[in-house]
Amino acid sequence: MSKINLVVPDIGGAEGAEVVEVLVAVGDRIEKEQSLIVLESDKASLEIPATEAGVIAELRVAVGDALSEGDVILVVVASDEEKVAAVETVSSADTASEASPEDDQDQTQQQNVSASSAGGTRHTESTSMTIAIPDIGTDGAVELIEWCIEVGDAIIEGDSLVVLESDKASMEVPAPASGVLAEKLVTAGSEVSQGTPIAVMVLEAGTATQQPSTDASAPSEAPIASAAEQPPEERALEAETIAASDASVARGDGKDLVYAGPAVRKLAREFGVPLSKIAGTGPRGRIVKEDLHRFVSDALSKPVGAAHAGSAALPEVPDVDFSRFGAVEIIERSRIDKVTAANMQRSWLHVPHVTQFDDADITELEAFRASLKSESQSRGIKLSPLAFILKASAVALNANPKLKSSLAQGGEVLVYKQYCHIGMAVDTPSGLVVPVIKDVDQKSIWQIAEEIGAMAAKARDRKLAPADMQGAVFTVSSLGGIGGTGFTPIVNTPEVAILGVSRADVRPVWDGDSFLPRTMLPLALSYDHRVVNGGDAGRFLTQLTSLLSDIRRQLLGP
Ligand code: CAO
Repeated sequence: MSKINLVVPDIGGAEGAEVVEVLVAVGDRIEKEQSLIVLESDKASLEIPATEAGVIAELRVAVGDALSEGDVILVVVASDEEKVAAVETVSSADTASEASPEDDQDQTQQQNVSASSAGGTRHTESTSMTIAIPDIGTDGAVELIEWCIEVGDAIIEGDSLVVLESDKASMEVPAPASGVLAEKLVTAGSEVSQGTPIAVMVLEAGTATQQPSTDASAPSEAPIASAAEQPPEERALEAETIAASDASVARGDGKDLVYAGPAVRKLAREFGVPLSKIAGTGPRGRIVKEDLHRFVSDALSKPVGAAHAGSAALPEVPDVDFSRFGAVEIIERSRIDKVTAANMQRSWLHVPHVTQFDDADITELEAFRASLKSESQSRGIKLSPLAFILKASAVALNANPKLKSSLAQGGEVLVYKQYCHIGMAVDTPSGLVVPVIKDVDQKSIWQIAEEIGAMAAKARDRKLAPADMQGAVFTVSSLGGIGGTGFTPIVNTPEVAILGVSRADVRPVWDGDSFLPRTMLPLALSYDHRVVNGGDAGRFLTQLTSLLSDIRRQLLGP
C-alpha cells in the first residue's frame, strides 16, 4: 500500500496562512487538481489542489490551523482498491491508534479471510453488478429523492447510494459491495419499489462481497443483503450517526457544522451564499445543489423588505448566538425530529385549526378495567385506557365519517374512507412516530390493547416499517401516562382531525343533588375547519364521551 503525503505547495512565501475551509474528509476519493482546503493569508485566499489522486487515509489539518509551505495536509493511498484498506486502517486506528504497519497488514488479511468464509464471492477480475431496491418493508412505491453519489465515484460497501422517501419516513439504501458506480438506471424523483434495478456498479478485482453479481433481468433475489438484514426504521435513522467517512463534514470549531459536498461548497462561494443559512434536505441534513438553487431563487424572487411590508412572506427568525449568554451544546437532530418538524409546520401553516374540549366520565370504565387486572396479567396484555379510547373513537368516527375524510383535488372534493385505521402518537427517544392500528372498528379491546403494546415496542426499538405508519384516517395522541390537564394537538394532515388525551383524575362532579367523586378524562379534539365544522366536531365529541362514559354503548355501534 503506497501512502503519499500531500503538502502545502509554494504559496508565495505566505507564512502561517489560515485554513478557512476543509473540502474533503477521510475516506474520500480525490482526483488530481481537486481542491483540498482553502487557505487565507492577509493578502488573499487560495484553494490548494491535490497533486495526486487516491483515497484519503488521514487528514492532518482542521479549520483554524496555520500552515506554511511543506506542511502535510493529508495522506492518500494510491488506488481505489486500497480505499477499503484505508478506511479500515482509519477505523481500526480509533481503537489502536499506534498500530504498526505489520498490524495493518494482519488486519487486512483477517478481514479478507472472514469475508470469504462468510460466503462472499471473490472476484478475481472486474465484474459488474446490478443493484436493486432491497426489502424496504412496503410493497408500494416510494420516491427516490436523492442520489448520494455520481457515476464514476468509488463506493465502499455500506456507503449510501440513494435516499428513498415515503410520506412517513425516509431511508438510505447502502451499497452491497465496494466498487465504482458505472450507471444510474433511474433518476431522482422516480418511483421505485422492492426489486427495481437502480444502478450498475463495477466490482473491483479482489473485492469480496456477500452477493453474486446480478443480472438486470433477475433483480428480485434479495438484491441488497446488507440492507435487507437491517430493520427499515434503523435504516431511516442511520442518518443520526455521522460516519467518520462522511465526505462533507466541515471540521471547524463545531459551531458551524454544515454538511455539503465540495461542488456545492464551491458553488455557494461563487454565489456568495453562506452555507449556514441553507436548510439541507439531503441525507444527514446535507445541503444538495437543489437546496442552494432554491435558496438563491427564493432570495431573488422575494421583494425587498417583503417581510416588513405586510406581505404573505414569513419574517425570518434570526439565528442567535446563545454562547454569548453561557455554555451551550449543539447536537444534530434526528431525521425523525426533522421530518416531524416539517410536517408540523406544513400542517400549522395550511390548516385552519380549531380545538374543542370535553371531559369523559370514565369512572365505570376504570372500575371495569381494574376488574380485568388479573385477566390482563394472565393474557400478558397491558390494558390502559387507550385501548378503550381507540375503540370508542372508531365507533364515533364511523358514525361521523366526515371526521375521517380528507380533502383532495385542491379542495374540490372530499374523500370518504370506508375503513377505520387509527394512528397512535408514540414518544420515542428518536422522536415522535405515529404507527397505525388497522381496522380498529373490527377488533376487540384485547386485540387493540395487544397491538398498542406491540406497535409502541416496535416504535421504540426503531423497527417500524413504512407500512406500519401508513393509512391512518385519524390520530390519537395520548399524554395520559405522562400527565397534564390539556393540550391542543396539531392535525396530522391529510387527516382532518386528531384527539388529544390528557391524564384522568378524580374530581367532584355535581349530579343535581350532591357532589360525587368521578374519574374525568380530559379530551381535546383539533380539526381542520376547512372540512369539519363546530357542529360536526361537537356531535363527534359528545358521542365519544358518551361511549367512554358507558362502555356498553361501544357494543351497539353507530
Ligand atoms: N389517564 C390516567 N392514566 C393513564 C392515562 C390517562 N389518560 N393513559 C394512560 N394512563 C396510565 C396507564 O394506565 C399506565 O398506568 P399503569 O402502568 O398503572 O397501568 C400509565 O399511565 C402509563 O401508560 P402508557 O403511556 O405506558 O400506556 P398508554 O397505553 O396510555 O400509551 C403510548 C401508550 C405508546 C401512546 C404512550 O406510551 C406514548 O408514547 N404516549 C406519548 C404520545 C405523545 O407523545 N403524544 C404527543 C404528540 S404531540 O407532541
